[in-house]
Amino acid sequence: MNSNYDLAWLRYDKVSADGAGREQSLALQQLQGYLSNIVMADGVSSQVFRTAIQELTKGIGSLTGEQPSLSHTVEADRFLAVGTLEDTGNLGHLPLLNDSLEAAEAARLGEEGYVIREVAREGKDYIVIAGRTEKGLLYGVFHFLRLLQTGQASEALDLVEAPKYQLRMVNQWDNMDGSIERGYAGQSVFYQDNKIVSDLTRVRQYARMLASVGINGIAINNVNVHEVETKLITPELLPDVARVADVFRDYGIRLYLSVNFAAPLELGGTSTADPLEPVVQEWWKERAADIYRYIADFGGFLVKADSENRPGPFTYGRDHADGANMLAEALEPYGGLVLWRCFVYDCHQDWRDRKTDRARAAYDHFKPLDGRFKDNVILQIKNGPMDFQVREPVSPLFGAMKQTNQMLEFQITQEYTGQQRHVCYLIPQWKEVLEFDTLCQGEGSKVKDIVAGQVHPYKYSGITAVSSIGDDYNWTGHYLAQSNLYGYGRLLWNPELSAEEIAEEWTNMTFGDDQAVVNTILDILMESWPTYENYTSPLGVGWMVVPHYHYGPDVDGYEYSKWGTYHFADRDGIGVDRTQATGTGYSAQYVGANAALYDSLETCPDELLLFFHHVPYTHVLKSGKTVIQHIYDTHFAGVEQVEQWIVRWDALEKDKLDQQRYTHVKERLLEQLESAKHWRDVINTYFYRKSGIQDQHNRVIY
Ligand code: GCV
Repeated sequence: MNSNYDLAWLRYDKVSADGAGREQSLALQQLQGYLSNIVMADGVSSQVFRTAIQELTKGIGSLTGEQPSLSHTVEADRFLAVGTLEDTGNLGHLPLLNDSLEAAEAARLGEEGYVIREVAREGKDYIVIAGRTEKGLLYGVFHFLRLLQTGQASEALDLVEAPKYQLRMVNQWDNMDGSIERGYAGQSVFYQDNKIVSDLTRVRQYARMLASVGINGIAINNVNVHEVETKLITPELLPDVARVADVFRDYGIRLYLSVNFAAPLELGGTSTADPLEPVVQEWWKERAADIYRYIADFGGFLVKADSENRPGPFTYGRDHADGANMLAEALEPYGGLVLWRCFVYDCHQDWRDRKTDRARAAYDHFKPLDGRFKDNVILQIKNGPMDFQVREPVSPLFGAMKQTNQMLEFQITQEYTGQQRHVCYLIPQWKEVLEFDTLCQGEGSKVKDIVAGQVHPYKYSGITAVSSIGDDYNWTGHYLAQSNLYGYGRLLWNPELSAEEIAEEWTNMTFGDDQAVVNTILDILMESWPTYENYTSPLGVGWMVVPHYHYGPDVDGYEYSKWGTYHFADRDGIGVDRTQATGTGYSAQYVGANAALYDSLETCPDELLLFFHHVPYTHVLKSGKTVIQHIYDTHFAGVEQVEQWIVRWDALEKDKLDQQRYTHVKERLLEQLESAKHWRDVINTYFYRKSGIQDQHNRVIY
């Protein structure tokens, strides 16, 4: 494993008083008096508390070049006061918050919130960072450091913050042989040679990165659980799993494992994995007891069952509720959760049979089971009904089950969005998903509130995502792809933040505050999702990627389309008819006005037109262009956009960025350009040949 690594957005580069960093420098000067003395509340000593103090001293030391002093007593007139509301309300004789925390504010903090506030009292002037719990304090510390890094800290600080989501997770698709399914940044930092690595330094650094943006749960192995990973739940491997859990616990993150539904059979304990067989139920209870002996705060199981050839309850004529409940019962005594994935579809389906439309599958399988799941089961639903395409509608399953906990699954790793060789900043896409109004309880039933348990009263809910990191020195393959990991965490803490705000924060923290650098990176990030969409897949049709590999164009290529294509293009038209009258009927899975919006050719939004409708190439879009002209134009525009980014990158004075990052990004942009041209030529040629219609501007397309 590569043991050299970049510190990502936690670089804390020393702020200099001139040139880059001027704004940060001014802010730091203002606060200098407070930053040199940290006064800790008495009586708090948990590991998470120690982590918070370490992070604060390290961050301040590194940014200012001066190590702050640490004490339990108030000596200076100005200082930083840190503690928790739970363990102590007092700091020596000074009330921690000057009694200024209103009851309503205190209630808003929940378990993980914090206050950062300037307090003046008894001749002392101090800044308080206080969490309700140690975890809240840790998040408060990272927030404070972020303010220092981005030049936004000032004496007049007054913040009360709490996360929107209860579960804020990442899923590693890491295999124990060290490979990562859909990983584009090297090998696993967790495993090597079918073992958990002995040196957990990089795991610890990853835990810091995750905690700094508020992540509180991680499933550490691939949902496709192979033979060797099946053993992670046995006493043979649990001591090693516990070592990893210890690292994450220091940062307030709970550990989960992906499990193989057929584990009782595969590990040789039983002759069946039937969830209704008492011997199988007993087997899982014994495993749960083993796990909690090693990891008392184990989070629970993540399960991919009856999907893409993974075993599941269907083998025994049982349904998903039977399967999930059996595992939930085993974990229940310990407070563990079952995260049951809804990515269930028949990958051997015949595309000529329109009624088995893959887009319908999750809703068709799960909706009828509403009310049958135990309350420590959460259904984990991908953002769209297909599979993390550059453009998909939002899954109609969100909010459709009133009595079943739900959480949302995003994909940070860029499987279908350029595999971290292309820039594709995904926060704008995720925000669209979160802002989608399902109408499931009338207007205002947005996905962002459903998965916060604020539309239906779910006991557990939240958001998870497939992680993007590996052992590459920069963690994410493309340096700029760090912004997706960072932004994901920030969005889960507060989905009201705009994509621009998040991008700017990340850029400032990672590259400093030189305006030319910041503006260039910000523009590239903000333009990148529509650009990627432009030169790849038009109008929501999706796919058209090289089978299995999912990088580069292959119009008829997707692996599960051997009985047809995913775009249904012929010489007369293109797109999938998912309407009620003549198509697969998928549009009817949406509620009321949404169903009507998508079902009608007149109202369906352009960007999803080919997801819902099969239309002639000459169909005129709301933009005024025909479908075929839109395809040609967007593919040319996408390439031109990448060309402009390269011009802008070249224009940056090299000394404003270190050589390594400057060259790295330049090389990736050049690769992106070549790939975009390839996409453009393959797609445009294909559809020119299919349709026989010329480009209006007579550009060379074949
Ligand atoms: C982990 C897609 C990916 C698979 C992945 C699967 C899933 O099909 O291509 O690699 O398997 O999604 O989400 O389970």
